[in-house]
Amino acid sequence: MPSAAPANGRHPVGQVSIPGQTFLMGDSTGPGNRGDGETPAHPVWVDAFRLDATSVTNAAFARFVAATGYRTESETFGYSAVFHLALEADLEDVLGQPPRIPWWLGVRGADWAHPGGPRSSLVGLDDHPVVQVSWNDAQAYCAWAGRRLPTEAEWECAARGGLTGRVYPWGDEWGDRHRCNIWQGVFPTVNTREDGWLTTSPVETFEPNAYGVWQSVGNVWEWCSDWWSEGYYTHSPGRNPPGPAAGDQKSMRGGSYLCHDSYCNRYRNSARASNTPDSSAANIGFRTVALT
Ligand SMILES: [Ca+2]
Ligand SMILES: [Ca+2]
Repeated sequence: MPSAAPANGRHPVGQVSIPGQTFLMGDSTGPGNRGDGETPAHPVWVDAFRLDATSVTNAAFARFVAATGYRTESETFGYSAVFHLALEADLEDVLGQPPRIPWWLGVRGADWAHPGGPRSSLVGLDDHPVVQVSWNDAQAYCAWAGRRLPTEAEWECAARGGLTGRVYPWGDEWGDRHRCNIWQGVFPTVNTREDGWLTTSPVETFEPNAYGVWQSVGNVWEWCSDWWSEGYYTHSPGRNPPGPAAGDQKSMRGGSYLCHDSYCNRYRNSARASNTPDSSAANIGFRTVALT
């Protein structure tokens, strides 16, 4: 596995080098979700870049907040989204449930330091990915740390680990073991935790891919720099595609600990999703790229 030395004093996250290359971006084998814009698969060149081997951890984000006094958007809004089985809050702090996705609760006092609600804490979670951070929060971290978010093309190139046309970072098969942090059981009520984790796992859990990238799929969604467009692949540039020039949602990649085939099979290299740049949730984090 490539060594993963910390980037700098402000950003204590291990780094991996992704070589410049042309890779096949998008879903070339069929499991893609209609409406997510995973097709057509198409060749894309990306310049070489240095990427976080893992998601940004709670410990790293805490250093940023301690140094700057930054207030995340969920702290400003006063609430964020918590998965119902991970709730650590008094019922009076549960503000509501979206009717179409009732397993998400709007919880007063849920924020990056209280990811399950005001009765939760980060004790024991230093090496877990920071969550409850919006795209704008991730941008603020990057500006302070001298980093940037990856483009979708960079993210997918890194996740593929040099393999062409594979579904997962390790290939197409699972073998006889768990390889990423998703859901086992009956979504959204029974999680048997066969992979060991109901919510987040430490950022270096399971095995990294051939580039040394840990948990691109599963664990937490990861913000990308691109504006979201379902139709982007039909006309995107062939070299270093930056995403559409404008939009109202930002792209996210990799799926999360809530993914399950019955509900969300987005724990795949080519899977795509989006959210508004001020949204936060208990299963969304980020990783960053070195400025060149
Ligand atoms: Ca799990
Ligand atoms: Ca991930």
